[in-house]
Amino acid sequence: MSRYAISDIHGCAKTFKALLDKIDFNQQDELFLLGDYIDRGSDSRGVIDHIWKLQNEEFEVNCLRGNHEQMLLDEIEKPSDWYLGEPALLASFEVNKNIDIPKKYIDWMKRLEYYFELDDYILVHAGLNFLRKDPLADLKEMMWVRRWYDQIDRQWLGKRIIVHGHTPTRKTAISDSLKILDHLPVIDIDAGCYYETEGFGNLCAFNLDRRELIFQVSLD
Ligand SMILES: [Mn+2]
Repeated sequence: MSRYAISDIHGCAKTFKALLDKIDFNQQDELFLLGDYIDRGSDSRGVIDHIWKLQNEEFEVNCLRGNHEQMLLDEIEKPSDWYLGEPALLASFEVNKNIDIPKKYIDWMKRLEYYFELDDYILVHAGLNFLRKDPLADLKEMMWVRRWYDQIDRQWLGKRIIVHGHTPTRKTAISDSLKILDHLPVIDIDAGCYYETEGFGNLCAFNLDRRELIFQVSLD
């Protein structure tokens, strides 16, 4: 039995399935997804459908909200003429406007959590705002913050490690973070699945129990 975290699948459904095969994900394991299921890649709908399929088959899959889900929710709340949604996202749902995406997907996004607090980890899409007295109070920055490592309050964090995504990071840099977790207790596991630039183009699973990284080269 292992706990895993994966972030920023961004419509890369084939790669997501291949990574789950690679880690031999089974019903005794627990999976935490750190948001940004949609946009960029070609199969946003396929990613969400696969999450639902796993959950229906009694796999333990817990999902966080990313800024891309939040942006879609915000746009649907206040539709504008100039932004109809990302073409790849709309194509995966076979619609022309984001307001036509089936309600069950939107309702699911509305129910997504902002963070998970475990005994040994805090899981979040982008990071925490340590400029606030209570870093868990700033839900917006949890989805958007960048360059926040300097502000980490070690006393508040205790022995926990923060796992997040949001900022695409080279495979080598993610592996380097793993080596120094005892000194800098934070790791960005967004390996830039949809990025074609050298060093990116991977989806990463972090085994929270064994502190191991498993990479799957993008198939999307
Ligand atoms: Mn993001």
